[in-house]
Amino acid sequence: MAKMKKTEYKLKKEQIKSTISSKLRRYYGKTVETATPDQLYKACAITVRDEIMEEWAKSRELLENGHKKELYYLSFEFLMGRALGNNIMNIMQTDLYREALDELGIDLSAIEDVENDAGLGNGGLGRLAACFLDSLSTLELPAFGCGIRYEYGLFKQKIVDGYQIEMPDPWLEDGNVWEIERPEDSVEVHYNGSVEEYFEDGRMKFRHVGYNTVIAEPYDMPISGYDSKLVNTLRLWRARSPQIINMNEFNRGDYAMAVKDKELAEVVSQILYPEDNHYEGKMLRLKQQYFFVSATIQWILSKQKRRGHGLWELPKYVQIHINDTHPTIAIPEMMRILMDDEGFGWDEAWDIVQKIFAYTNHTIMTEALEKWPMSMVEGLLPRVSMIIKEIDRRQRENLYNRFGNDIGKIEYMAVISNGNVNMANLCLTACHSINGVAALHTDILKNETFRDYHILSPEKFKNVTNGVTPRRWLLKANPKLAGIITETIGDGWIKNAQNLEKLEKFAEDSAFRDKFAEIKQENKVKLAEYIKEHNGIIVDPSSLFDVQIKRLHEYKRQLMKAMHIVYRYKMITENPSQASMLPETFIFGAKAAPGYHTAKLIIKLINNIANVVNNDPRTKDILKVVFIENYSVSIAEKIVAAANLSEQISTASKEASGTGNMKLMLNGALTIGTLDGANVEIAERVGLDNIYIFGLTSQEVLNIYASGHSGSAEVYSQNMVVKSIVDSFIDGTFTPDNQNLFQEIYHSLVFGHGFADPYLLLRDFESYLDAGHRMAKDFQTPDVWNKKAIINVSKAGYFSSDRSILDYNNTIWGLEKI
Ligand code: 26Q
Repeated sequence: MAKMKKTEYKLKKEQIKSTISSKLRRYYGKTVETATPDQLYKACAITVRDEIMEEWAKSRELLENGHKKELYYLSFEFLMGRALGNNIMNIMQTDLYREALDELGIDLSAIEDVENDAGLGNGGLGRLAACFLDSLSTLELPAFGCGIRYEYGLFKQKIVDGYQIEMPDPWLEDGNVWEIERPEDSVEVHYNGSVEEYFEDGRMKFRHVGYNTVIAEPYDMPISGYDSKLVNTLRLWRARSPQIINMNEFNRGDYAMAVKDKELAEVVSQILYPEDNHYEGKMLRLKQQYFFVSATIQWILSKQKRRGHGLWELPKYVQIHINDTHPTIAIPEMMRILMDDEGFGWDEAWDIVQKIFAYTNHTIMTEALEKWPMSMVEGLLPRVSMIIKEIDRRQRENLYNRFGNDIGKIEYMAVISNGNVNMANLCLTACHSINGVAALHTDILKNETFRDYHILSPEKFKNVTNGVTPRRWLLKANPKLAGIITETIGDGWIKNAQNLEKLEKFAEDSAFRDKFAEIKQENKVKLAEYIKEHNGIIVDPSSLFDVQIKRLHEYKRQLMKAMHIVYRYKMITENPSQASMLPETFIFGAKAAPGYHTAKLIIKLINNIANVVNNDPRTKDILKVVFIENYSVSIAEKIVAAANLSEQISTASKEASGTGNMKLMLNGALTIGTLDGANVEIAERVGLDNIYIFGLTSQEVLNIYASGHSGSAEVYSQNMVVKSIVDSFIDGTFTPDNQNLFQEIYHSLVFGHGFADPYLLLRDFESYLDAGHRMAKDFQTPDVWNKKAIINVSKAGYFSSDRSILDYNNTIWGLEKI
């Protein structure tokens, strides 16, 4: 039965073919036969883009005249990945394009691979923003993503001699067909200088003078939704120098100086900071924050004025969401413009601000909480810093009235304390909503991190559990699995993922199980080919594909996975009669922040272990360790479809949510994990029989930290298995030339800096092994395993970003569908 589509994307196959051919001719003077892959990609992408542009223009008109509330999602990161295949899928023409291209002798997936990833993010937070944009468009909710058009995305990772090497990611070098430059919407952003007071209309006013200017120029990208009428916009700002070059210096012959000023202004949008879950008070980062935030607020206000809305009505038309504290400076910036440029008094402006801003926290790691030195803010943003001081003064007054003279508490909750601006406290003061990203995380925010603020305003606290888009992460990443799901339960799941529940009963259907298993196998063969091509390692596609893909961080405990591999290696080589001989392929994908020494050393350790295990004749046909280079969105799409086992093994209480756990579950991987982040909710939904849970609970972990003693040294000295594994890091087993290489990993586990093994690997290891044994037993009985895998897919619907977005909308934003 052909379904009626909502949209008017209507190019038929012959038209697609002729359009692509004519674009090749017009833009490149080429034919299908003579064009390069890049030209083929572009001709195809422009064809798709032109179709989407029509709907985009209609969407813009609709919003311009519709007078509906709009969401502005402010984020430092949008980890979009590739657009071509995603857009073709969203206009529901994947088969049509594939056939058209086939007839031209072009392989669609090969030209998809030409596109550079838009890697404008570090990890979870950035990818979440991208999934949310997809859901907003699919649900037809009007929204703008607002961020920075980084000239260079997250670094590209090369592995050389087992070490991570970072290379720049000049993703725009070959042009970007998906963006439209909008110079007409450029605005000025002002830094430094000073503030003058003056009197006007009997009132004291302030004026920012002697400032430096950077021009913010927007580039818009269309955000299509699946079978949706609404094409939303991702607006990314680029920094430009106000003058092309300094002609005085140029004419004096000082060419270097003449271009230097220009470069200094333009560095603001040059690079994405590669630190994930880690704050460092860098001036350029603060400049970046103010840059895109100020430009966005100016744009929002001018748009409202253009539409004839009074700014006092702002809360009726605008919601601004702050993705972690990174865009917090939007709050005082909004106050500044409302007061200094638009003539509002403090109380009126504050009332508006409190109604439009909402904040999501993404981390409990204290080292990630932003605290900007006041001296830095004062120098860079003199007027904004005055406003922050006034917010702090008023909040201290409130706190005094509420808590009395409890100085410790007031300092802890204040916006400015110890000479730093506490960005989270600024958000907690100004926003009408604050949420965590998984139930456990929100509980920890309420009871620990923001305990006093929760007592002050409990009504502001909400939980919105994260989600991932089932379009990119199942329909696109795993078309074969998506195909049998649609065959079995219809295609309703694509836009309403809760429908996946209907699959549950097919876990009992052996014919369905066989098809399911066959597809997983095919996907594994494909990944094995990728690994052969990129790593030169031959892996057995029928082995268990055990996958840990995420940023490299000590709290995520890739090192504990490495310990498990060493355990298996030692068992097989030292105690073969007792050892499990289950063939297993351990797949890692992870980037470490360039300055994170320990994380980089763990990458080297994994690669050294791989070298030994993959080449030892006693293990090489049983165990394979693969570290996949340059983990990214498009590589993740290839891995998730092929995974059997999903490693989600963070120290309980540390991972706010995790979203890789959801992507892997959606593709029929079983999870081995701790009761951390969203794993807790995954376990609740699939039931403890269908997940391998182990380890300390978050409460137990918090108690251990409070006790000041990890107990890991005792585990090391009493548990001979653990001891031999940890010792293997320094006894030369994995260090052919430098026995001291991993000394500090050893030291941290056994002694630490006053607290041994801060992430409690040794405390959890036995329980991890035990879960691994339960898992391995199940895997060896395919019927049992496949049933569990299918149940996981059937319960993944809750973890759709559509559900997350509906939760946000119902409890926080209140947007109307267009
Ligand atoms: C802050 C200041 C200066 C420089 C960098 C940063 C910075 C950059 C990125 C701080 C944090 C991040 C990224 C955090 C992040 O990705 N958090 C993850 O968010 C996911 C989506 O909610 C969760 O699923 C993960 O659990 C959480 O770790």
